Amino acid sequence: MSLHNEEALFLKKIEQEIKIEARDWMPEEYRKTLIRQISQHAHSEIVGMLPEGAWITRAPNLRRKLILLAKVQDEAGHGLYLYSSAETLGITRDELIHQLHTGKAKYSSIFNYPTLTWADIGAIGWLVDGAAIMNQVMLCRTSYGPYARAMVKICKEESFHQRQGYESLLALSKGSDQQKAMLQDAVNRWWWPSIMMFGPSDSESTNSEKSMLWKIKRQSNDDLRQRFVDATVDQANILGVTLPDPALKWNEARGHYDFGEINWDEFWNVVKGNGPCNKQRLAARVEAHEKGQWVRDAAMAYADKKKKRAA
Ligand code: FAQ
Repeated sequence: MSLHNEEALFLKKIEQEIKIEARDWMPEEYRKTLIRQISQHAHSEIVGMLPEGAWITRAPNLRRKLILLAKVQDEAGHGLYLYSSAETLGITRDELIHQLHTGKAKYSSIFNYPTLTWADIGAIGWLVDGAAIMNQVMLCRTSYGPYARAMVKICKEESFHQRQGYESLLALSKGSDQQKAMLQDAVNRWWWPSIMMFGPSDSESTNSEKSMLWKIKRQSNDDLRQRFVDATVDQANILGVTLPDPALKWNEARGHYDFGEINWDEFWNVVKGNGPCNKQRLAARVEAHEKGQWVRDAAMAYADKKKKRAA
């Protein structure tokens, strides 16, 4: 088939909602965009284990510890499905990890903030997983088959994560004055970074046009952010917390909440590597990778031995 026909067939599949599969012809830019987005997503899941992992030994009781352990393990699983999905596009896991460790690949800005108190763990579940689901449900319908299928399982687990976070905050909201203050403080610190997670506003989103055309992304950054704000206000009221935005107000004409201006300088500063924990997060990943070298060596040696024996 000529290149022209290949491209026409690809676009027809996209139009008809037929998934693109690993062996199908695809434009080079589509492949690159997917590798970029899926690997950044995978890195986010893996780096995202760090702020929560810091509280496993300090969870207030056995039940909370078990839940948190399970959640952090889920994030590792998500990272692994996503790395596997990126690998179907012709890049190796080693290259992907190298890109993360050398700062070439991004991961979500949100994981560069510290988890200072136990309430932060609940706030991550409620707000960060809540924002993640809002963004990721559309990815179950993304045009690339291996990514879409990975996202179905991930979204089911993220939905459990969001609920466990909310339930844990609900317990704090019914607790002592000190617990209520801890809850409010966590919400004050996580609210703005959570709404930044959706990425730059549509007018600044360099990848959106192509990604929407190819149905990699199905909804825009700003639309998803608005949906998240709209969904979260009632939940905040039930918790009895104030969202730290004086401009947050229901707009009858728009049928949405208005909200204040995002501090984009802060967002880009964090994305560029200068957030409160960027250096610490990357250093932790690099160290874990180096310390795991013997496991990879042992697995390779075993595979080698097995191959020789079979021969
Ligand atoms: N942080 O043109 P756009 C989770 C970059 S997983 C850092 O709009 P795009 C689970 C963007 O890469 C959270 N960088 O980009 C969990 C681009 O730079 P590039 C992660 C950001 O790709 C919970 C530039 O800005 N979720 O939370 C961010 O079309 C709890 C221009 O932006 C996903 O990755 C940001 N927040 O849209 C785990 C979902 N936003 O690459 C543990 C999949 C933008 O050209 C605990 N990804 N940038 O150099 C997506 O849906 C998209 O990639 C967006 C960005 C929406 C994130």
